[in-house]
Amino acid sequence: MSKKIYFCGSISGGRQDVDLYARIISQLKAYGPVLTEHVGNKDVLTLEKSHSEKEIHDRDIAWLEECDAVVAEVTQPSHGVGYEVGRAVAMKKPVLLLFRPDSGKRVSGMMKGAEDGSNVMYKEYVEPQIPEILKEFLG
Ligand code: 6K6
Repeated sequence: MSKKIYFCGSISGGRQDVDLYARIISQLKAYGPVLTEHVGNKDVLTLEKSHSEKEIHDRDIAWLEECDAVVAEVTQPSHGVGYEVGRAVAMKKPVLLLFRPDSGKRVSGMMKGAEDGSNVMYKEYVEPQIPEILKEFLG
C-alpha cells in the first residue's frame, strides 16, 4: 500500500549529508510519495526562498499531519528536525529515527530515548543497511 512519507534532514543545521538524504529519499519513493523531497536537494534554500519562515513552518506542519510515516536522519543535529520529530511523536505518527555512529557524533538522548517499541523506531546504521531498515519500517 502506498504511504505518504515525510522525510526530515538538516538544512540550517548543516548540509554535509545532503547527498545521503537524496539517496534515502530515492529509496523511500518506492513506498509512496515523499512530501519533503526538497530536503535532499542541494538548492533547497534557492527553491524555497519565495516562502517566508511562517509559510514553510505552516506548510510543513500540514504535511506532517497529512503523512502516514516520518523518516528522520538525525546524525547532523538540527533544530528543525528535532522540532518535526517532537511534533510527529505528539501526533502519534509512525517515526523512524536514523543515526550513523560512524559519523563520530553523539546522538541526542531525546532521539534515542524516544524509541517506544510501537510508534517510534530508532536505528543506528551504515548506509548499505538502509533497504532492510526501510522494509522493516514501511514494508
Ligand atoms: C527558507 C526561508 C526560511 O527558512 C528557509 C529554509 N527552507 C526550508 N524549506 C523547507 N523545509 C525547511 C526549511 N527549513 C527547515 N525546514 C524543515 O526543517 C525541513 O523539513 C527539515 O526537515 C528541517 C530542517 O531544519 P533546520 O533547522 O536544519 O533548517
